Amino acid sequence: MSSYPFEHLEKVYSQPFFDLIQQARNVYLQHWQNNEVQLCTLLSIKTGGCSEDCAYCAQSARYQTGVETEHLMSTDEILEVARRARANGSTRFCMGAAWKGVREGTSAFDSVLETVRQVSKLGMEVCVTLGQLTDRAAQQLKAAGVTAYNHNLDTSPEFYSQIVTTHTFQDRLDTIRAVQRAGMSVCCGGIIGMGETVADRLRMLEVLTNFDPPPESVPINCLMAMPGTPLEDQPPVDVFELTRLVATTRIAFPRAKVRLSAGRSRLSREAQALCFFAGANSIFYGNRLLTAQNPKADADHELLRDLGLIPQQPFSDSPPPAAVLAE
Ligand code: SAM
Ligand code: DTB
Ligand code: SF4
Repeated sequence: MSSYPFEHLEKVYSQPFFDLIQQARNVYLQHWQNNEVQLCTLLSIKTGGCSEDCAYCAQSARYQTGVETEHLMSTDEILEVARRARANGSTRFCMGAAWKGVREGTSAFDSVLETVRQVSKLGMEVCVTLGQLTDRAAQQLKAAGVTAYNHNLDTSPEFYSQIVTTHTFQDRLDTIRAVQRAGMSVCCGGIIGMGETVADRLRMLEVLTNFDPPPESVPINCLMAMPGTPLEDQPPVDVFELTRLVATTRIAFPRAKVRLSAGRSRLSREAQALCFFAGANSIFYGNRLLTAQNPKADADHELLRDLGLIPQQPFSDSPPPAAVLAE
C-alpha cells in the first residue's frame, strides 16, 4: 500500500466534480463490482458520563446535553439486540462505550469480553469502540473474537487540539498501533463539519494512508451538531464537499469499506446516492446511532432498492472475514 502525499490527495480532490466521482466510481468497480452495501448496526453499550471533552460529543460529562449516564449493558441485553440486528440483515455489529479507554482487569471489561465471545458466535463481523487500549487489552479483545476496532482520528493532527484537550492525536495513533499489533482490523476515519478546513480533512486522509496495514474501513461522519456541545451551532456540511471527500477516500483506499456514517438523517436521498456513486459501500442501519438519530430502516431499504443496490449478504455458515490485512 503506497502512502499518498498531501499534494496528491489535494490534486485528486480538486478535480472537476464529475471527473472526481467518475474516477472514484472506476476504482470502486475495479475492487467491488457487486453493488453491495454493508448494513452495520450500532449499539451504545455504555452511554454518557465520559471524562473526555470531545467538542462534538453528546456523551461527554462536561456538557449539558440531556444524555443520561447509563450503566454498561449486560451480555444478555446486548445479545438480544445483536440477534435482532442479524435477523434484520446486518452483517456487522458495532458496540460503542463512552469511555476514555479500557481498564484491564475490571469487571466491566471482563463483561465486554464475554459479550464479544457470545456475539461473535452469531456470524456477523464484530466491531467495538471502547477508547484507548493497551497491548494486553487489545490482545484480549482479539482473542474474544473482535474483528475490527473503531478508533477515529476524527480530524487532522493540526486541528485536533481545538476539538479535544483531554487526550492527544498521538494517543489515538498509539491505540491504533496496539490494535494492529494484536491482529485486529482497524476501522478509522473522522468527522467533517466541525469548523476544520478542507486541508484538515485531506491531512487526516494523508495520515490514514500511512497506516500499515491500511484501515479495513473508513467511516466518514458528518457532524451531528448535538445541543449542549460546543459545536451545537455548526452549520451542515455542503453535500458536494462530502461527496468529494468520500470519492477521495475511495481512491486512496480502494479495498476499504467506506462507511457513510453519522449525519445521514440530514442528507437527502439524492445526496446519499451521490455518495454511493462516489464509492461509499457501508452504512449504519437502524433508527439510532449511539445517542443520535439515524434514518428509519424502512427508508434505507427503499433507498437501496430504488438505486439497485443490495444489502451485503450474510456470511452463511462461515465466520465473517478475519482481519483484512495489507493490499
Ligand atoms: N469513546 C470512544 C472513542 O472516543 O473512540 C468510542 C465512542 S465515540 C462516540 C466514537 C466516534 O463517534 C467518535 O470518534 C466520533 O468520530 C463519532 N461521533 C461522536 N459524536 C459524534 C457527532 N456528534 N457527530 C458525528 N460523529 C460523532
Ligand atoms: C463512527 O465513526 N461513527 C459511529 C461509530 N463510529 C461508533 C458513531 C456515530 C455517533 C453519532 C453521534 C451519536 O450517536 O451520539
Ligand atoms: Fe468520550 Fe468517545 Fe465521546 Fe470523546 S468521543 S467524549 S472519548 S465517548
